[in-house]
Amino acid sequence: MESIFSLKGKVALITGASYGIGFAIAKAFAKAGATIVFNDIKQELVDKGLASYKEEGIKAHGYVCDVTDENAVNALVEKIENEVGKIDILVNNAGIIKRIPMHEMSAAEFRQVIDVDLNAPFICSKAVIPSMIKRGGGKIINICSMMSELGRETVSAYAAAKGGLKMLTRNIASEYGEYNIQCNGIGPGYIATPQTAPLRELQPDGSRHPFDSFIIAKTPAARWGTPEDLAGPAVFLASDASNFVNGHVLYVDGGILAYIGKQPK
Ligand code: NAP
Ligand code: GCO
Repeated sequence: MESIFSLKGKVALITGASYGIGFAIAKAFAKAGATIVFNDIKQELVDKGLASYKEEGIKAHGYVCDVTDENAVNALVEKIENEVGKIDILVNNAGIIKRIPMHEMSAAEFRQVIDVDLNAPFICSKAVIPSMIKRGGGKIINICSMMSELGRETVSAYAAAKGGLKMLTRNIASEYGEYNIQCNGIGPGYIATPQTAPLRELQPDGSRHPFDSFIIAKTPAARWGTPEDLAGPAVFLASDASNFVNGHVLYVDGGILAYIGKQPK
């Protein structure tokens, strides 16, 4: 049974994985036997990431690449295939959010979020699929969101992108399933990373941020998730254990989507 969860001999590219959710997923993949490749937009972050992986005993391969730049992504994939090996697992993790009321958001700001959170997963998936087809299969995991299902104030671009990412996941699964490529999503709930740090900042009087309290009330687990909570689900979707799972978004949210929320006292 253990072997179906093994990633031994596999090369995994996790985008934007110097820290945060991508880093936690990469650590889990390494523990399952995979060779880790990651990119980030700045050399200093790649270096920081390499040092962090080294601290975990992981000899990762790090590259500078902006995932929104198709030429750069194609060059990255070619470089990885020459220097490390063919990519068996792609995790489209790199992402940004801009929390701005929609009527105050510029079209350029909206497009920037769509570019990173939706166009880039298309670009990266398109770059690895031909080689996966040639080699008889592969795994693509798109990091979706609660906002693939729900809206809220100030995150219109992000929700549009993550909703689109859910459907891109289903379409890649539909178009490439016959080549033994499984494309699935992970929908994290509210996870304690730099991306959500502003939502957890203590108030001047030392009390919890209102949104922090709100999420605790909306989560049956009554806590924020940690990046490590995503490790097992990610290994499952990257391994042979999920070879007949395709086009699925696995929500790792502590039960948020199932729960109306705790009645205020
Ligand atoms: P994070 O802490 O903000 O990390 C995002 C990573 O993506 C950073 O390393 C960032 O690098 C990189 N990145 C951003 N734009 C990039 C680009 N154009 N090219 C290459 N790398 C780029 O975010 P996170 O919380 O770990 O989230 C990771 C993924 O999970 C995102 O897709 C996010 O939408 C999703 N997610 C997060 C949560 C949550 O609660 N945290 C929940 C659901 C889904 P820089 O530092 O250089 O910008
Ligand atoms: C927000 C948060 C969320 C999380 C995540 C939830 O402002 O609502 O950033 O969007 O990042 O996507 O699944």
